[in-house]
Amino acid sequence: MKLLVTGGAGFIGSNFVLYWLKNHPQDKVINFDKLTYAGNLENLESVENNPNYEFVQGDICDEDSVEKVMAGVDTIVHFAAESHVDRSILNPSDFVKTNVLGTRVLLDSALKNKVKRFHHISTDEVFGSLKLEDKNKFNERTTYNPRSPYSASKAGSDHLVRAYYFTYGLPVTISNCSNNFGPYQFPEKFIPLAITNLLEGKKVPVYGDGLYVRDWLYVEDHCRAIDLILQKGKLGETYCIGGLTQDINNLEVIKKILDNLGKDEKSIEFVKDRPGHDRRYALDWTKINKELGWKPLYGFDEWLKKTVKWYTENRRWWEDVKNGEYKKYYKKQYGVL
Ligand code: NAD
Ligand code: TDX
Repeated sequence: MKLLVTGGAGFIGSNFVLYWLKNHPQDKVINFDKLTYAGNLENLESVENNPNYEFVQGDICDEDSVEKVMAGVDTIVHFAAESHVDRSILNPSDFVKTNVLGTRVLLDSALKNKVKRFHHISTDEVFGSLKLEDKNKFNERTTYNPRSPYSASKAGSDHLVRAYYFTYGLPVTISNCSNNFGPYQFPEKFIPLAITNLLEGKKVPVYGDGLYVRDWLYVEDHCRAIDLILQKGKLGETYCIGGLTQDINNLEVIKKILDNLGKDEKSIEFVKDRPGHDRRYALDWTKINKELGWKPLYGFDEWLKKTVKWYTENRRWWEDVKNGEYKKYYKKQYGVL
């Protein structure tokens, strides 16, 4: 099989490329990535000489380069996106461009080249925000209600993918997953930001009252779920993928990280809240569990411990990242912290 991975130099994409080459060594994997601030080929150093792996630098909005890379492709897994909510608040334009318009370019090229499967990676954020006092969860039938420029642009891309299935018969599947964490995550996101700040002796910025709830999914569990959807998923269907956390809030997550690093709560700094901050996400992943037999391998505490260890042992990786463009962004977002 010839697999095209878009955004394969980003956090989840690079974990997926590594996972795929390890578990499907007979397949050819092409990684098509623009290398924005979030793309990092260092993540893929261990496979760069693998004859079944190829990197092509390009923008999913550019019809010519997409058309070129699509030749002979059987399956696409589409990760490429602008992915950080805070950046979408500072500047929504690239989010609409890449997430909505870029997805349209890929869909048209996939249709023209008779690709056998287009798997689209989406997020639970398209469903909006749940109340803290409720016990309900998002599932595949939840109505879309995105509330940030990021989630609105992801919702737009999901609608387009479904439209290409119904209108043109493009063989698609979609997954909406919760917050991922694990190795190679860009330190603008909460868990790697917290771990690396603490390792540098800095404080962790916690937005608002810190009682916001996320559902946490380890990136390798996510990769296994995508693999199952590609093998056994039904065309036109959507699958929700979540972790084993039960309504854990951001302060509780930080306290676990502090425990792992032997630090105390003096390292927490409450800062200005994110505008339009979604209060709670919780995801019901019964469908993928019942229909495809997927479940996370371990609970949050085990995976978090492994993640803290990875950032502790891979200091050079994140120090390089934090010394680049990130410095300017961090100052704009957090001031002097
Ligand atoms: P990321 O920001 O770490 O990586 C995105 C990658 O896409 C980068 O390598 C970047 O260079 C590339 N890219 C951006 N614009 C591009 C363009 N125009 N053309 C080609 N490549 C481009 O993102 P991530 O956290 O790995 O997320 C991957 C996907 O998963 C995204 O679609 C995101 O919406 C979705 N998702 C992420 C999470 C999460 O917790 N990280 C949760 C749910 C869904
Ligand atoms: O400095 C911070 N302080 C803080 O309190 C940051 C960066 C975040 N937070 C809070 C905001 C959220 O409640 O932590 C929580 C997680 O924040 P992010 O890591 O920015 O993730 P989130 O906004 O929940 O979105 C993520 O999950 C869904 C990914 O970034 C998206 O790509 C994905 O679609």
